[in-house]
Amino acid sequence: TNTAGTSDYEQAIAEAKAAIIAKMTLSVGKDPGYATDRDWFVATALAARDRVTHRFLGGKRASKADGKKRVYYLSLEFLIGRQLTDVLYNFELYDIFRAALGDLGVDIERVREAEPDAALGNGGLGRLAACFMESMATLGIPAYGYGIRYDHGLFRQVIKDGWQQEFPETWLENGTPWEFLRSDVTYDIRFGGSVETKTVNNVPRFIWHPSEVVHAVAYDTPIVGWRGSNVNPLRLWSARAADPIALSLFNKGDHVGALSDQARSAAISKVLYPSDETAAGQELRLRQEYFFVSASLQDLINRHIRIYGDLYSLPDRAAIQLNDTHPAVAIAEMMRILLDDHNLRWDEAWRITSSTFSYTNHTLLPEALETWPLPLFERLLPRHLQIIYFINNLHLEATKKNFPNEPELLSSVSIIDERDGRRLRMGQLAFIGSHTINGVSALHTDLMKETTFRDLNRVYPGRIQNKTNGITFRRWLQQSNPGLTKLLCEVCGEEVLDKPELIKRLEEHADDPALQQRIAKIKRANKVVLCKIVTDRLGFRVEADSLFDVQIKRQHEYKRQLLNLLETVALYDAIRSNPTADWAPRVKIFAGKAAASYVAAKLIIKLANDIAKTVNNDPSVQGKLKVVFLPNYNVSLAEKIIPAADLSEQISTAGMEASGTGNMKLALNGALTIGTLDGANIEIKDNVGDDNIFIFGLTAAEVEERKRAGAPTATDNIAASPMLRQVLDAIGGGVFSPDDPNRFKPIIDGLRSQDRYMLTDDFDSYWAAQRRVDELWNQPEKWTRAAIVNIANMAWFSSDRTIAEYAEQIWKVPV
Ligand code: 26V
Repeated sequence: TNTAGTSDYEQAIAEAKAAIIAKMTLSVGKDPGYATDRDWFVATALAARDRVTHRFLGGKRASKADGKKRVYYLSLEFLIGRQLTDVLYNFELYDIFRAALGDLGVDIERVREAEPDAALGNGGLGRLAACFMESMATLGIPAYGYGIRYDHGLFRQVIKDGWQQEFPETWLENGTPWEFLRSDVTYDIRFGGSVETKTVNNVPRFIWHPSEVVHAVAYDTPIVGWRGSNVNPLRLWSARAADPIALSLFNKGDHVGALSDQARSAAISKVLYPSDETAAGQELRLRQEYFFVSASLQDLINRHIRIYGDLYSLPDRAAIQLNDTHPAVAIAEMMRILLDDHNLRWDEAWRITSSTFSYTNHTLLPEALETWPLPLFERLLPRHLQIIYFINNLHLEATKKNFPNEPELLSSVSIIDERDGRRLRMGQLAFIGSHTINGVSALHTDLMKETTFRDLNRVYPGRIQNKTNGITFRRWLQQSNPGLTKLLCEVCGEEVLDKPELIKRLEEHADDPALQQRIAKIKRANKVVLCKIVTDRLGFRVEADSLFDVQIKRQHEYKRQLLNLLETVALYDAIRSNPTADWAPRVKIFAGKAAASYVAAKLIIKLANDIAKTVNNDPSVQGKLKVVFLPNYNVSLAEKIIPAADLSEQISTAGMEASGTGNMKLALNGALTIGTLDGANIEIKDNVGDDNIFIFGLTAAEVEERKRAGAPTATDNIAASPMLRQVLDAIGGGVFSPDDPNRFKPIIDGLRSQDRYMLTDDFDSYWAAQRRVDELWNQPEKWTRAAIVNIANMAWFSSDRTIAEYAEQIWKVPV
């Protein structure tokens, strides 16, 4: 209680109320009596942002720490989602603001929902970048995220008659309260033109005469660490024309023509490329990559020179992490700046560059490895191509010297792929120009060394490290599952919020019926929330007592949503032929977007929806099986589905999923995993124990072996499995598509002939694992016990742990 006779808590609520009302009146410009939910969101966000800003500019800002080494995280994607709860929660203001809004007659839940997701990413790679930003702020690492401020994030998915349709996403339509425009932080980004060679005092000099200039303008969004400990900037670049209106044309009366330069320039930051795991290979994509790389390097070099005077000390004061190869042109840009703008010698420039950069690989799928046709690259970045040739020559010369008897090594480690049309391989460039390269799970890192980067790993041994991915527990446990968080605080102590390893204490109570009941009750309450979402969005009911079996991730053939659908059909058949048996009632929940041009993935979405329609309307299975496809999967929907999941489907063909991070979020929230030995599933199994996870299918080594041997074939597999045969016949014969019986023939023909993702190899084993799931589900105490053991053993998957490893072993910054 203070001098005014009110408690500090009441005082804080009164202050928050006054701040929100002031923002509503003076910034939104509305009388609170007329405010919409969106207005309340803006006013609340602005009030919250004031607190952040003080911290951002004040003494506690980690990045203020001059003299400390800074981390620069370069990523074309930051999949942040909503920020209001994150900011309030991390500042420990959530309850105060909820009460303040409540006093004003406003439900904070509705205010939350009024915020559009910042969907500036496709999936795992982009969400990982967002988790890492939060963990870097939490650990007090002075870090800057650099990326693009896309006007339009990932498209909005609508399901119409079972088919995916794409609509533009418009998160910036009404602006965003979180960002600060920094008009004074603007850089020239140059493209095209030619390179002039001059000799000055017998030294060759290269002068780039670009044909086009675009401006990059900075927008900063503060990223708040846990308990407001630190705030770091996420700096996103927006493209503007250098000359917004061509005056000469305008004055001649060509008002539209005068704006065409503006349109061409602004196109660079218009839209996020929506393909996941397929290289786009288009000019605009390369323009995006160079645009944000050049702006970011100019910015960080300016900062370094301002503080330290010259660039020789850069590697001691800056660590630049490349999030996949998308920013790999930074290696060439850094060399260009050091050589051409700062007149450094090649060796000196190369030392600085290669000891500053490190690179994370996120996929080994051949179609996702970025390559650029030489003519395109040369037209856009002629000077950079020269530099890359030079890097490559030195690298090949050294390789020749060290491996004189292996000339065939050269073609595999070269940056230039000479096979079909000459192309630049960005993975090779990123590897050669980095001091450390990392994979994102133990298996993935091993496979990097054995496959794609095998030869480079011989030429530069010791550069590859593993950094298994992680997730931020603030968003994926504390904010999205407050019920479970409250229980963890009670059972493990409040310190669990700061020390996730204390969650382990839960395991001591795994056999306690009282704890089991509380856990089951929390899960059920979360499921009831999801049931309402299903009813609101799809118009039918699902029962909260059923097993919620979820597969939520991008739609991709290697992730094998189709395998799940085949099992769904087999189960449907089995229930119909034996309706009185003791089936564990299930709801199969799917959600995920397919790249707009990915025909096969979109047909699988249609199949899921057609199966749903048939199964959900069949009275003979009522109550035992339901199929749900929730449209427009995004971070906000994930925050609702994950706390409500009982079973987590992680069923990729072994060797293909680099890590997965949804697998971690689901297990942390008490879902049991059914999965292959792929990506981080292996580490999850190691942590939770073999008895608390359902593993099935071929291992990565067995997949390789079968591919090499060419046997058994899909035909053999199908012949050996009557159940699989029946399922394929039903789908292929039009049971789920009576309006177009041949609709799914391409899918079934694909399985019968190539079966590239080996569904027919794993089907029987998957079916058997699902029946083990049923068996455990029918023993609720045992199921809940296993869920508790999962939760208790997930601490290692905190992205704080991952970031601490990057900091110590790659960036060499103190934590
Ligand atoms: C490639 C391209 C090509 C050009 C067009 C846009 C675009 C966007 C993304 C990609 C590659 C995406 C790779 C990726 O997301 N990998 C995922 O990374 C996660 C975080 O490490 C990991 O958990 C997933 O297993 C992995 O699939």
